[in-house]
Amino acid sequence: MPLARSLSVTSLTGLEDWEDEVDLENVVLFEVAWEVANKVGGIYTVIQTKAKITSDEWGENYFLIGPYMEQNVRTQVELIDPPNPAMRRTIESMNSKGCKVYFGRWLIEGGPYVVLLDITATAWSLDRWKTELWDSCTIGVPWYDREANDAVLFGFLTAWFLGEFTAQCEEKPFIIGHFHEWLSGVGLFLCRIRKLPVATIFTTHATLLGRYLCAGSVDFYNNLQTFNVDKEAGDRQIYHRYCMERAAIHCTHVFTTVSQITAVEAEHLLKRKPDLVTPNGLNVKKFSAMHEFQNLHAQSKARIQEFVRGHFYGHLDFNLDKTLFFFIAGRYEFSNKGADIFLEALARLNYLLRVNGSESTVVAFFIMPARTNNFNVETLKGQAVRKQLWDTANAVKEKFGKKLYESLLVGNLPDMNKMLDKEDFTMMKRAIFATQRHSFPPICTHNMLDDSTDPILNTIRRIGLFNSSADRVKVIFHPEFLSSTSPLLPVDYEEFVRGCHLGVFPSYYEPWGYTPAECTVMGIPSISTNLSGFGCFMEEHIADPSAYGIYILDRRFRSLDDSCTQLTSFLYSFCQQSRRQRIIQRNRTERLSDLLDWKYLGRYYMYARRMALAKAFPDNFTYEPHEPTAGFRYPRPASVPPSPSISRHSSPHHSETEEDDERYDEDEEAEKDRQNIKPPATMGPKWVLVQKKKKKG
Ligand code: U2F
Ligand code: UDP
Ligand code: G6P
Repeated sequence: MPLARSLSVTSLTGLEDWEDEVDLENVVLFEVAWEVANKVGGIYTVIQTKAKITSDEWGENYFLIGPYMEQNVRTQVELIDPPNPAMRRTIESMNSKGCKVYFGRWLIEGGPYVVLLDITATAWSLDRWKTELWDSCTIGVPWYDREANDAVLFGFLTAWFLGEFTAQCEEKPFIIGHFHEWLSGVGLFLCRIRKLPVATIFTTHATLLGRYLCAGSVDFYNNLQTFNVDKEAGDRQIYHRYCMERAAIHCTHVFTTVSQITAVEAEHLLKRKPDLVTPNGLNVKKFSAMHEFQNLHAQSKARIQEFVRGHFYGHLDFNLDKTLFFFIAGRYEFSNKGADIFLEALARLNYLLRVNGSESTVVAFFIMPARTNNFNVETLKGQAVRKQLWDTANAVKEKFGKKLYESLLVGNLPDMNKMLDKEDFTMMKRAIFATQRHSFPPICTHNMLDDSTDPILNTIRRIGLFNSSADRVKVIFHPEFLSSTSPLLPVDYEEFVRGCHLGVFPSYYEPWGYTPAECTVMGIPSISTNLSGFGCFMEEHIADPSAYGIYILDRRFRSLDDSCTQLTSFLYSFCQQSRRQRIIQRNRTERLSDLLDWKYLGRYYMYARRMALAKAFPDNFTYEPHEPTAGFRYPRPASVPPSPSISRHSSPHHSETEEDDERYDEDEEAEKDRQNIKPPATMGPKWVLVQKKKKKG
């Protein structure tokens, strides 16, 4: 297929040891996922952020295959005619047989081509395809499982498309099909059953059974080897889904998972050891001014402070300048995401801050979507009261200013007793009266539909964190994802993260965990765990993660209570840092961004693709086995760790005000750090080679 040009990987990554003389001209890459241009979960983030580097590498030979959803297409995709004749013929052929296949450009960075399959248009084939599925691999899908039925339709359409495309190409290309998660798995094993010339890769982002088992109260990691997987899947009524997932994994040429911890899980629950771990990256954008992200922190923090002023009206007896914002965010899986242990640790932190007479206050946000019935009145009122105070202050200021001006014009100093009149005082008193309230500031910003059974609210009731004046830890539960159009807290998620001081993600089940990774690239410290893909990855690559603001909680080898104690001590020592230490730490955190950039992590995907080509087309490609390289590790920071007890800046005689707005970019220790930390040139699999031999015939 005369589409793309050959490409040397060196030009993409700037690495000497990636000289790869593969001619990609005749290789076409299809990446298949239910979340292509369709945001459901973290897989969307993977595909969307990776699109740029994959498009750079594959150019016109890269296509994403996903489901057609009208609303998504309207907002994210520009429908166009396929520029390539084989693609055009394929789509025409399928559409003439009753399918609805759309082609376009996904309007994201990299602008990749997308092929969107409308599964509703061919829903009439469902029974026939399910029969075929049963006849060919004895997987029976019950009628009531909508998601599984969608997976069947999507899978048959994908395999149909790939088969048709192969037939329509005059010069047969080498095709790579990279499938993500079980929902796309049917397409993969149909390709193998139909013996299509497709090199297949399957990436799992979480195993079905792992998610289900962890959500119940199971000691998951200590029993991984012993689960009776068929029975467990059957008990949870997901046996058919499990079969699809397992079939895809056993049929694929190359099997990958997003982290080492999920690799072990897959080995036991799905009975195949992954060939490779393909960690999740991000599209890291660097600001041209080095400290720009610090300014953004200050700006965003000011917006959160405004919200807090309103929320706590009448109870603003704490110093906002000494208030720290912590948050947890993500899908509402109470124990999988560690909201349980976070609450417990907050209760202990509250006690510690109180008994030690700390001046710091912590506001902990829980951003986890639950079923609600809109914002509650009390919360909206808080913002209205704040606005009213602001307006009152402005009105008085205006009048005051005018009188002052007039007095100066006639050459007199103003008589301060006459500057404010009775009317002004009445207006101000009225405004102050409006700030009286007879209840504590609310915990939850919305009316919850399941208020009495909600796990976060019930835990708060049990541990008694009610936002009282005596509490040094305040809690706000925002059971909806953030949006800049909210009347309550009008910031988007990124802005919110930037304005906070610490992200807390003490997950029990987390194959990767984008939330702490996103914090890192924005220069915000975070807590993750050694049961999350991200936490393990950082532990592996950084000599002293906590010095860089990456706190990794041990939830693997400790009891729940011990983990909670450790979490409390992380939180407490974070509260003891001075402003300067926090600024230093944010600078260090931000310096780790490179480690999470697709520019480097994308190499694992490249490696997987080359491995798949060599396995599927051994007559045409060969690769030299992966030489294990010494794992890359970031050294300890050159300067002392920003811990309150060790840092020279926190000596008892060091005053807070002196350090407050001092800038850090001149700091000589940080400069040393910067010299120590070079881009991780040795990261990723080394020497991935695909050597093209003479083609047959
Ligand atoms: C794994 O995550 P998943 O994609 O399997 O997680 P999901 O349950 O499918 O979805 C969570 C996402 O849903 C989004 C939110 C999350 O990215 O942004 N979302 C939303 O936008 N609006 C809503 O109202 C509710 C949810 C795995 F578990 C993670 O550890 C990995 O990081 C991820 C990627 O590999 O895959
Ligand atoms: N997120 C969001 N809006 C919010 C809170 C979270 O878009 O208000 C996103 C966040 O940016 C991250 C994702 O939710 O990309 C959570 O992904 P993660 O990998 O941590 O877990 P998952 O939910 O996929 O298991
Ligand atoms: C950024 C800003 C500083 C500000 C600081 C506050 O670094 O550039 O001007 O003083 O944030 O940090 P804090 O951790 O107290 O929010």
